[in-house]
Amino acid sequence: MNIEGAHEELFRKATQRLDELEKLPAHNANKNLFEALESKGFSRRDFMKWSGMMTTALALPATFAPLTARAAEVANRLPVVWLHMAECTGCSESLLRSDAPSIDSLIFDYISLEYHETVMAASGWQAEHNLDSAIEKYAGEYILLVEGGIPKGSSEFYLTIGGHGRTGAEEARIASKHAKAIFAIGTCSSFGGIQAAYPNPTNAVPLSQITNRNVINVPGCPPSEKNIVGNVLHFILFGSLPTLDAYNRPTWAYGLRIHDLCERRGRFDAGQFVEHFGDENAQKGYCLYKVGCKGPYTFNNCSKLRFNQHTSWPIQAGHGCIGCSEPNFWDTMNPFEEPIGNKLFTTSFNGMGADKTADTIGAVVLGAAAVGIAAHAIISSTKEAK
Ligand code: FSX
Ligand code: SF4
Ligand code: F3S
Repeated sequence: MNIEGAHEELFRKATQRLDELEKLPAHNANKNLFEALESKGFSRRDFMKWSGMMTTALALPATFAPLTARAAEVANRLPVVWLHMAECTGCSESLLRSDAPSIDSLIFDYISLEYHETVMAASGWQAEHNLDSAIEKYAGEYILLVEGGIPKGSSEFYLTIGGHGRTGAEEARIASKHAKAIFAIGTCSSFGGIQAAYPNPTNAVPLSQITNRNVINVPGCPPSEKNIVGNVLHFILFGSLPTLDAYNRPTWAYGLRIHDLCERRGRFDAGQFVEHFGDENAQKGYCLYKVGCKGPYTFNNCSKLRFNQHTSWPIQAGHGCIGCSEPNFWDTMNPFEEPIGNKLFTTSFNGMGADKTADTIGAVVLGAAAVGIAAHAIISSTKEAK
């Protein structure tokens, strides 16, 4: 089948799936997506623009934009359970953006969120009961999003609330067992994150080490709201797992290196570097490699989608990327304001020498490319959920 034929087939399948989802009862029939958008000053036109942008972000042809819009509209047909483990709640905050809600956060408000410890009103026994009944009532149907690393300690006693409470690990295991699809939201849940950094006192592990189900990793500390909502929309559209890379990250979001799409890339290629924060070269927007940018080793779409309603991202703000969507970045990418090679090649990249290239040669085209590419073999195409 040629690419156009494949797209037509995908379009037909997604339309069929949306038709079926539309027939299901809405879990929060009292909420209307367009009213919620309008009340925050977004017009239908803004929503269609957003759908077009999300469609592009999901690496789908522009003709899929009306389907992406429909997927957002039927998002309240799929129950969602969101668990918190050991973390800072930055992932939730990235999405909720409570100071200035974006269309993504309003969609998140509109989905059928059955359980989310930060935003739900219930507490104590009532909260535990809500979780148990959501898992029971929607077994095999709900989407599970887990934020935070999971401390296993020596006997998994961490994150236990109340004398008879389950441990965090047990909570995650049970919720994973009955979920339709599972997303590890943030680097902590995807790879262990800061709690798993040396010396990892609680023996924190990623969600994928707690369950034997397939886990889609959506790393970033925090991940952008687009990467969180985009994954949910992708699942609504296709009901299957997206194409994943070697670290189970969706390639639509994590398929390219920060360095490949960076607005300062021309400066890197020209050998124009910031030598110290605040110097003349910093003011000129030169490359941040020598002040520690880890963009050459990091896979994410930050430069394309940006944060805070598309206003900025770390490198635009003047600091290098710290590699926050990579496994073990707290250990392997620091010191964050020095090139990685200054660690005498003791990192997981085994000293492939991106900084040497930059320091000694300067104007090179792809000195660093092999490093990232080696770390990023794409291993699978679209998979069905286990
Ligand atoms: Fe981790 Fe998310 Fe970093 Fe924080 O929770 S990915 S510490 S932004 O909030 O899990
Ligand atoms: Fe951009 Fe960092 Fe690459 Fe420089 S090293 S081009 S600042 S990603
Ligand atoms: Fe993280 Fe680097 Fe993006 S630090 S937010 S992956 S620019």
